[in-house]
Amino acid sequence: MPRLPAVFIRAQIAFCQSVKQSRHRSQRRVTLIPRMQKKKICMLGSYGVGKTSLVARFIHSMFADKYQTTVGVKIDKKVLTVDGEEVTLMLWDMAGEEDNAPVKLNQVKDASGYLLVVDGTRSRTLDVARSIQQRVEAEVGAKPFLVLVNKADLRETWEIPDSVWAELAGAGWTVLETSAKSGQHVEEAFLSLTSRMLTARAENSDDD
Ligand SMILES: Nc1nc2c(ncn2[C@@H]2O[C@H](COP(=O)(O)OP(=O)(O)OP(=O)(O)O)[C@@H](O)[C@H]2O)c(=O)[nH]1
Ligand SMILES: [Mg+2]
Repeated sequence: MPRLPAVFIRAQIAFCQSVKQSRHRSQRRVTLIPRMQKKKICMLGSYGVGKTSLVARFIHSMFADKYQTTVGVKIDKKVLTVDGEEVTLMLWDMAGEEDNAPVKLNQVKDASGYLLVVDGTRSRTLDVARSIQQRVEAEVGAKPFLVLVNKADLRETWEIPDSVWAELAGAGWTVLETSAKSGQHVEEAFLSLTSRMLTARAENSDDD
């Protein structure tokens, strides 16, 4: 095989190094672009527990005493930064669940997580929440969720004793007391669920 002139070999080495460097630069550029993500959250729970009011408090910092039941689903959007990532939350405010009505599992399938809302003043709404959670887990699979015991501003009239929350926490549920009326823990609830959803996604992509 004919020997290549030294000058040609040097030119080849320089070319390879510049390709390597530009690859390295473009990889660095990709990791520096902030990722904008879209995540769907479903608001689930019995009727009248405060799903719509919690969304209105979170998005518009508003509260209305008047009760207007949700028909079907209402979708709202909010952009926020959680754990250094910009996330567009799509909030699916669903119609309330009657005691034994089938939860709209089709709409939960592609959600990244859900908020399970209970009305502290009506213990029956905790049974509905338990049943929804079981059906979601059985038919859609495990997803990050938080339990919000709403109407904390009416705490003195709550029907559910504190011991129940300790029992649920023992079973691995994260329970937060919220008030759409006063705003207590509302922002924290959405941020905490979003943070869990991002962690769950990161863990799932580690598994790939
Ligand atoms: N005191 C108090 N009232 C609340 C709170 N959250 C909601 N409410 C009231 O409870 C009623 C029902 O609230 P909604 O937000 O419409 O409840 P929902 O779960 O969306 O009801 P559906 O759409 O029928 O399933 C309304 O009269 C609200 O003003 C709260 O934190 N404190
Ligand atoms: Mg509603």
